Amino acid sequence: MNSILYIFLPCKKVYPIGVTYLADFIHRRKPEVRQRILDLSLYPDAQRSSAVRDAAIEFKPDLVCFSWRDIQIFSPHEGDSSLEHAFNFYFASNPLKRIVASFAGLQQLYRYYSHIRAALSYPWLIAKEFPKAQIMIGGGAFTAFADQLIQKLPEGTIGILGEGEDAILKVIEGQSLEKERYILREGKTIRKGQQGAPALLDALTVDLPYLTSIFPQYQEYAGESIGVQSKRGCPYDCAFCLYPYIEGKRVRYRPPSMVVKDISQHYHQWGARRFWFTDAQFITGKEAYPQCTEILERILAEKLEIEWSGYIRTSLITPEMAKLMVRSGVGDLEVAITSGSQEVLNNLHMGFKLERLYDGCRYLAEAGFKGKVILNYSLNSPKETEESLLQSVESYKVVASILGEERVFPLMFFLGIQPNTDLEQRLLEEGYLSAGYNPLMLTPTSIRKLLYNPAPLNSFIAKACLRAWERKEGSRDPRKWTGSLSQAPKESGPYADKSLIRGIEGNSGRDALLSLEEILRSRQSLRSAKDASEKSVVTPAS
Ligand code: B12
Ligand code: SF4
Repeated sequence: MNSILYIFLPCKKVYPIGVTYLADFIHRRKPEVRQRILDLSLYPDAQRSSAVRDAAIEFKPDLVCFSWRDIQIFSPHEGDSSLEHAFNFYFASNPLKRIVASFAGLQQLYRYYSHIRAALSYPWLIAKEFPKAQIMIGGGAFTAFADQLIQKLPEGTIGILGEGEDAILKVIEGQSLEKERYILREGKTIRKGQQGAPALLDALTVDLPYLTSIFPQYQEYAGESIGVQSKRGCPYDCAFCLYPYIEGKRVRYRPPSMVVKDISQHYHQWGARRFWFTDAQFITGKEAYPQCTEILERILAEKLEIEWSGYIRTSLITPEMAKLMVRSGVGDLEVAITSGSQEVLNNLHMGFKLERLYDGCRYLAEAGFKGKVILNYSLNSPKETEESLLQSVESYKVVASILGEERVFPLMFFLGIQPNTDLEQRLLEEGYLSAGYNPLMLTPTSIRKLLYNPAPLNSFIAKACLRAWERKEGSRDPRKWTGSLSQAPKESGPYADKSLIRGIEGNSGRDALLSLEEILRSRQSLRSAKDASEKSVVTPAS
């Protein structure tokens, strides 16, 4: 095979790092192979099919590699209006609000299914109109829902779970895929392979001039946050998380010099200033300190004036690391505290102590950190009680007292149940989910289950959220104005300013937590008043 067309399936605009790494890897080993990257997110809906057709006619690929990043439209966090509609639909006391929410919910369901249908239509277009081309597919969303999606794709499509470098190379060379995580449908039979040794990342670095030549749309990402991967794999076991399933539990590091070479090339050649370490976890443990330290030191030594972010275990931040982070340009951070109760955290196998998380925040504050921290809370996780909910409210107050209230933005991020996670397994065993359920099939009942917020605590958690959102005229995602995400407003001037002010005013997560505290405290005092009156009835003499 001599030519590969990569097609990044449409999603909210985000730098298509996965396909850039794949194309680069193939180019280093097979420079004679012609390659092209097409990012469908950059086209309006109506033009996407012709963009695929035109690219295939012009480029004549032997292999078409589809990359499917996101499917999740119903996000379990308050930055997405679908959560607000769902809560209004299930819990609002005003019937009018329920009706409005049900219409909005129907619209969102329609969008969700159309998005999946449209994404599937492009491989079908290639299969029908260019039958000689081999089709492969991979990416985060494909990995998450491979069992369901492979049934809907043209027969013969080679699906790859997780990383795809070696698998594509093998297909080009006509080698067997038995040692890769492939999935293939032949009629009604599904065949799967298991990955042998995962690839080492010691030679992975991007040849930017080459990438620029095969990705003509790259200019669309000027000013956006560019993804850089410094390692693969996460050794932790957080019950709800899919990342170890996607990337593996063994951590494989890229040499810091190569990571920073990537950043420096994008900085000098494309003018990029914002970067996101796309690692499942940037600081995977103490063993990662040398690599993380060297990366940040090199950013400083090369005088790269960037703003960077990534998923970081705050509990692993040392005073030295905090200083280096701040000096090398760390931007806003998203911290998954999840709960303020150590017991809830332990039950989810989160593997960190709250005290260490607070220490990490303290070190950041001492180092002069000036960014914002989004504190993600997954209220109503298994083992949650009224007491543990109050501990979550307290934990927010602790972090706010360390970093400053104006810098800390709690975000209600309910547990979303994903296939192939420990949480899904537990809920199947408990009968909360039924065996053979289809995680892509959304109905009012299944949405209620998959946005994990079970009885008996569900109704007043929802009440607190709805009360807060009502006051703030809707839920708000503090990430809209973070410096590191692609959703940053494009224009400067009045529009940007306005959205900034709205974001600050709309700290709806804080309000939701405080409303929850109010509700819980009043329940407690009602209970004690009731107990006291019962006692006085039983022992009138006392
Ligand atoms: C970093 C990250 C983010 C960052 C991205 C920052 C940035 N500027 O790039 C942020 C925080 C912004 C983010 C946001 C979201 N994310 Co995110 N994110 C990730 C994460 C951790 C890594 C993705 C990544 O870039 N990896 C590094 C690159 C090199 O890998 P890659 O792109 O996956 O490509 C490799 C393989 O997938 C494969 N591959 C890819 N394409 C193809 C094609 C073929 C043919 C083959 C063979 C192989 C192949 O090979 C590549 C190289 O090895 C993944 C989880 C994970 N551990 O993978 C989730 C993940 C991709 N995100 C996910 C989601 C849902 C989202 C959101 C939609 C969440 C939300 N509701 O708000 C948003 C919005 C994203 C957007 N479009 O704007 C889901 C997608 C699955 C799903 N349920 O649909 C994932 C898998 C996490 C999860 N829930 O399990 N995300
Ligand atoms: S939540 Fe973070 S630390 Fe936990 S398993 Fe997932 S990636 Fe690793």
